[in-house]
Amino acid sequence: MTTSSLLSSFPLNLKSLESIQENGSTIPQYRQNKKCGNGIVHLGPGAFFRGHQAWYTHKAMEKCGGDWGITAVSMRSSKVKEALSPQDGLYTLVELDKKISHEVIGSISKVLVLGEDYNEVMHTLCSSTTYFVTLTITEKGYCLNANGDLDINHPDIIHDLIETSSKVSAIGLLAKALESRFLNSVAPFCVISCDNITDNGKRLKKALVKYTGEYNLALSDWLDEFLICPSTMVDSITPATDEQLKSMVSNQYAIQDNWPIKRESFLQWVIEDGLPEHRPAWEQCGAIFTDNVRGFEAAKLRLLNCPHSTIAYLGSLMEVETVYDAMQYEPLVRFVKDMLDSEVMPSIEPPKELDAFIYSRAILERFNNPNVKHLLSQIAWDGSQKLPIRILPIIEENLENNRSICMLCHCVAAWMLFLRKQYLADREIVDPHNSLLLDIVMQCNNNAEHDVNIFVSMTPVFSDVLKRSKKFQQVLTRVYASLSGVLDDPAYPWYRKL
Ligand code: CS2
Repeated sequence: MTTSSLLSSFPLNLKSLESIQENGSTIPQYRQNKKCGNGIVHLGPGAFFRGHQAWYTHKAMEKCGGDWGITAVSMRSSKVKEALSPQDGLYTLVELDKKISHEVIGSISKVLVLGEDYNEVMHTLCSSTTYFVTLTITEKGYCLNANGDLDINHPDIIHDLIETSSKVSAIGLLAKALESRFLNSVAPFCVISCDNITDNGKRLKKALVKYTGEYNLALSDWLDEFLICPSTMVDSITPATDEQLKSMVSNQYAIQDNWPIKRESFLQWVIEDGLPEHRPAWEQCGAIFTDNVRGFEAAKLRLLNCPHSTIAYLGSLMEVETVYDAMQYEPLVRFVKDMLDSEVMPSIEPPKELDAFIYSRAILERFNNPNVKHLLSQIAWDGSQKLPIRILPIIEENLENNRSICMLCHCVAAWMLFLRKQYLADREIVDPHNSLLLDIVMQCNNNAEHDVNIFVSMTPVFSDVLKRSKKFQQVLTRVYASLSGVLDDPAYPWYRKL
């Protein structure tokens, strides 16, 4: 570790890389003195992508070279471009473990914003030297309905189907670029979804086939036959960048970085077999190729993301700030362990290489990392998109198999009460369905049956099966009533009523 009191600090860019290395930081050698070409476009260059896939590609280029530089495209915000363009795409990645380490990542070599740089984005996507498009656009970016199919009535999809000169959705943008490749006899790029969605690759391909089927059947058939969209499981806890991280990078490593990234040292990328041969050497850097992504994906969504959301909503009601802080609260940890063991574990068929119990406990250990200050609010947002993927399918399966759902319903009820609490405290509800949710919470009157009924019948979150299930609504109502005291008193011991 370096200390800037002894070192002069440098603004991060290609010219200063050598000095930064002399100060003791690890730098991307492949960005020194030679230009590596770009072979990947990434949509949605948020913190997770920069901590995860950009790191794998960085390692792959360090190890085996290749023209695998990344053109990163923000779908809306210009913040990443403003931060990284003056730095030639470079940024510092800090790994938070017992030992804290850092390195400068170089795999992003250009940052664009869809609205501002539309023609350049399209040109890059259509280029025959773009072989991969990777995506971290979050659950809502796929414009899917509650059944996981493309929502043809989504405003962005309607816009993209009508408007020919600009696109706002990832689906519309990819379809337009693929159409141009089709017309010019250029093979389709391979599209890799890296979002926490069950069967992410399959759903993405289905969405693209359906979208193009609305106006060009030949293109839709071509995509159906030739487009490769592997499903993936991605994992690494990546809290948002805060001022503390920026000052650490500046004071301890003597790097002036507009937007450093932090994550835990654990990371995993499981990719479905069948990728084109010409690709970055991801597997030599730890990525796992398998024919059973689904097993890994379900285990991760159910054993990591499900307890994450449960902790986020229950913890927020108790006015706890981070996952680590919540993990210091024994009754909550005990509750989460019981929920995992009795209601989640029976729903999992893990791949043969995974012992679900050991995996689950290792995940809880990761939550207990004092260096990772992961805000519960970061996990709590966008609940309408997350619950139908990480919680509700388990409830449906448990109902079908006569298993208990009471503890899982705590997560759902806590989400509802969390939204009410946001409203009562005059705080923003961050969710793509915020106006609908606001409408719902305004109608709540603290009568459990009434409130649960409005939530379940009005939100697009709940499937028809759950809307029809009396047992689900009964259990949820009971749990909601037992939890609602938390609204008035964050120290209210809801768990005593279990
Ligand atoms: C979290 C995930 O924000 C959330 O909803 O559950 O981002 C989680 O940290 C990652 O999936 C971990 O891989």
